[in-house]
Amino acid sequence: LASTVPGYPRIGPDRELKRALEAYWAGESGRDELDAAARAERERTWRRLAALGLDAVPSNTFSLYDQVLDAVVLAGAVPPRFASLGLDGLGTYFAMARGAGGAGGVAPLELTKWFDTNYHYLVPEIGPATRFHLDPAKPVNEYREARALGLETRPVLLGPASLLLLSKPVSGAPSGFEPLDRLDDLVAVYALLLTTLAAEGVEWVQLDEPAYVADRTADELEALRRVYERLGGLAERPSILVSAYFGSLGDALPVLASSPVEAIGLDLVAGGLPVGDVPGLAGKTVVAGVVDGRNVWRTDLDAALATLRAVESLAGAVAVGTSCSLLHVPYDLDAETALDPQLRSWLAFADQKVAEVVTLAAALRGEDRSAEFDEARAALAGRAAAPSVVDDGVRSRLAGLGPGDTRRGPYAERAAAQRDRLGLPPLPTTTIGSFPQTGDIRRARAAFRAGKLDRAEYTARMRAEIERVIRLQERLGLDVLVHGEPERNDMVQYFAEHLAGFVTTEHGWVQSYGSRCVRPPILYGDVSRPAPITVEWATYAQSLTERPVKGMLTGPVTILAWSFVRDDQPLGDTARQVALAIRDETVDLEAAGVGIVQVDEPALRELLPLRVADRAAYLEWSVTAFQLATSGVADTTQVHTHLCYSEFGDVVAAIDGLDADVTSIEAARSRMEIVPDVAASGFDRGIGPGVYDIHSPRVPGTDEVEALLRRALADIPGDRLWVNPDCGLKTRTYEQVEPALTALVAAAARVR
Ligand code: THG
Ligand code: ZN
Repeated sequence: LASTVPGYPRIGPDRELKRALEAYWAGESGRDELDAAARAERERTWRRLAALGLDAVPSNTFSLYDQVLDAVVLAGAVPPRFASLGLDGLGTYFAMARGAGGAGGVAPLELTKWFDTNYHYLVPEIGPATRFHLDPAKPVNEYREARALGLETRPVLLGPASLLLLSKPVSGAPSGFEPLDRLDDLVAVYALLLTTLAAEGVEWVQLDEPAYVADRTADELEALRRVYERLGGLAERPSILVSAYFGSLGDALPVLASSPVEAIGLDLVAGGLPVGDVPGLAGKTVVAGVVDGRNVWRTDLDAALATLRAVESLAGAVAVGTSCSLLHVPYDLDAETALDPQLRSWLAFADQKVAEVVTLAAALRGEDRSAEFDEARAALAGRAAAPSVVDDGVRSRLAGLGPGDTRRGPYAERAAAQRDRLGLPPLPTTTIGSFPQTGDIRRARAAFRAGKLDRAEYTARMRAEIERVIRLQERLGLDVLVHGEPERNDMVQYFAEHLAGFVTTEHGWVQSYGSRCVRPPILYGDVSRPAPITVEWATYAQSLTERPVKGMLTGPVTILAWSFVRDDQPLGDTARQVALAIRDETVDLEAAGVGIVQVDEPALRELLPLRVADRAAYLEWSVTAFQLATSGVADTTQVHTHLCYSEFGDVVAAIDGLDADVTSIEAARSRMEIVPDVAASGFDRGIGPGVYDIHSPRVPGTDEVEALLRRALADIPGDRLWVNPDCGLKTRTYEQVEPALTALVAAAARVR
C-alpha cells in the first residue's frame, strides 16, 4: 500500500452507465446490455487507475445505483416489502431504489444526503427482525473480474458500524430500538465475508466508516471498537484498511489505532493531522488523504508532501491517497477543451488527482519528481496572482457594508405594508417556482445553446411558454403566480452562467443519485452580477396579469453548496460576494415592479457542519448571507424563501433568523409533522408547509389537502398560513400538476 484512492466515479466519462440504466428501466434494452455497460465501466476504471500508476487499485467502487444499497444486499438486509415481490436479484435491487408497481405500489427506500455532499444514498431499514445473511456475489465477482484482467484489487465496502448508523429503524420497530442494536449480528456477516475474501486470495479489504467523522456517543465508539476487535481477530482474513472521510475521526482515531486493523485512511483535507500522541498509531499504516477528493483544485504538492512527512513521524508507515472517494468530482479535465487554459492549469479532476497521488508517493520515496512539483508551483503561483480572481469593486462594496445593510424593518410593519400593497386573501395559494419542463422547452434551450436557434426566436419560445403558464395559473385560481422557469436547466447552473467569477463545464458530470447527475459550476474568483439575470422574464410574466408574480432566485448558500467553491478564502467570504450579486438582482426586480421575490435556500441544511461545535459559526455566516441577499428591498416587497427536505430539527432557529416574510417547506410526506416544531420555535411570520408531495406521481384530492391545511391551522394562525406544494413542479407532468393544483385551490377556498 503506497498510493491509492478510496473510490472513483462510476457513471461513465460520457455518462454511459446513466444511459444504460435509463434504457434498461424504460424497457428499451435488456439485462445483457446493462451488464455489458457495467462491465465496460469497471474495466475502464481499473485499467485507467493502473495506467496512471496507482499502486493499490480499489474494486467494488462501482455501483448500479448506490454503494449503501449494495451494502444492504451484501448483508441480506432487504426489507420484506421488496423481498416479497418475488423479483430476481436485480429486480429487487431496483425496486428498493425506485419503488415498484407505480402509484399505490411499494415505496422505495428513502433517499437522503450523503454527509455534507451533493450525493444521495438510500437509507437502509433495520429492525429487530432483520435477518442478516451474507451475499458476497458483488465484491467477489468484481474482484475476480479484475484479476482476470491481471489486476490485484482491494475490495471497498461500507463498514458495518457506519451501515447501521446511516440506517433508520423499520416502521413499527419498538420504541427505543436503534439499528446499532443489531451490530453483533451484522458483524457476524462481515466476518464471514472477510473469510470468504481471504479464500479468494484478497490481500487487502477497505471498510469505510465515515459515520465516525461526526460526533459519536461513548456507546457508538464502543461499537466501533467491538467491530474491529472482532474482524481484526479473525484467523483467516485480508489486511484491513478502515477509511473515514469528510472530517477528522476525533475520539474514534484512538479506538481504531488500538484495534488490530492494519491501516487507517484519514481525510487530511477536511480534517487536520492527529494531535498529540495516539497510542497504537505508530504500529499502523496511515493512508493519508492529502489530495482533495471532492473539490477540483490542483494540489499544492509542497504542502501535501510536508503533511505526509509529518504523518511519517506519527505512523508506522504512510501511504498517499485522496481525502475521500473521487465520486464527487468529474472524471477528466482533458475533456474540458473549451476552458480558459490558465484557469485549466489550476484544476484537477479525478484522473489528475490520481496522478497527483502517484507523484506524491514517488516523492515521498525519494524519487525525483521536481518537474511535476515545479509545474504545480507555477500553476499555484499563477492562480494566486491572477487578476481575474480579484475584483476590487466587489471587495470595496463588501467592505463598505455595515450591520444595517443586512436588516430589514420590523416584521409587523412589513406585514402591514405588504397586506396593503398585495391585497391577498387569507391562506394565499402559490407554487414554489418551476412548472413541468416539456420536451419542446428542453429542445428549444438545447438548440439555442448549440446556436441553432437565434436569440429572438428563443425569447419568443420562452415567452410563449411563460404566457401559457400564467394563463394556466389564472385559470386554476392561484393567488401568487410564477413565470415557471422554462429558461432554466438546473437553477445553480443557470445563475452560475450569468454571474462573473464562475465557469461551467461541458462534461463535468457528477452523480447526484442513481442515474441522475449534476454539473457543478466552478466558482474561481470574486463574484459579481454583470447584468440583470431574471428581470426580463419576471417582468414579462407580470405584464401579462393583474395578479402578483413572484420573482424567483437561488440563495447564496445553495449556490455554494452545489458548486465547486474556491479554497483560497473562507467560505463565508465567498457567500457574502454571492449574496451581494443576488441582492443586486432583488433590488432590480423590485425596481421593475415585481412585488414578491423568492430566494430559495434548499441546501441550507445540507451544508450544516457534521460536528456540532462547528455549527454556530456556519449558521452565523449562512444566515447573514441570506439577509444580505434579501434586505436591499423596501418593506412593501415581500421576501419568500423555500427550503427542501423535512429534517429541520437542527436549523429551525436559523429559519427564523433568515427573516423572510414567507417560508415554504416540505411537509406533505410527513403529514405536517414538522409544523408543531416550527411553531414551537417561536417562528411568527408567514409559512407554507407543502400540501402536495411532488416527489410522487400521485395526485392528492381536495379532502386530503383540506385535512392537511386544518392540521396546520392547529399550530399556525390563519393569517400566516400559505398554501403551496412541497417543492417545484419541474419533475412532474401537466397531467399530474393540473388536477393537483385544482385540489389545492379548492381546499384553500373551503378552509377560508
Ligand atoms: N440542482 C443541483 N443540485 C441538486 C439539486 C438540483 N442537489 C439536490 C437535488 N437537487 C438533487 N436532485 C436532482 C434531481 C434531478 C437531477 C439531478 C439532481 C437531474 N439531472 C439531469 C440528469 O441527470 O438527467 C441533468 C440535468 C441537466 O441537464 O442539467 O435530473 O436541482 N445542482
Ligand atoms: Zn424544494
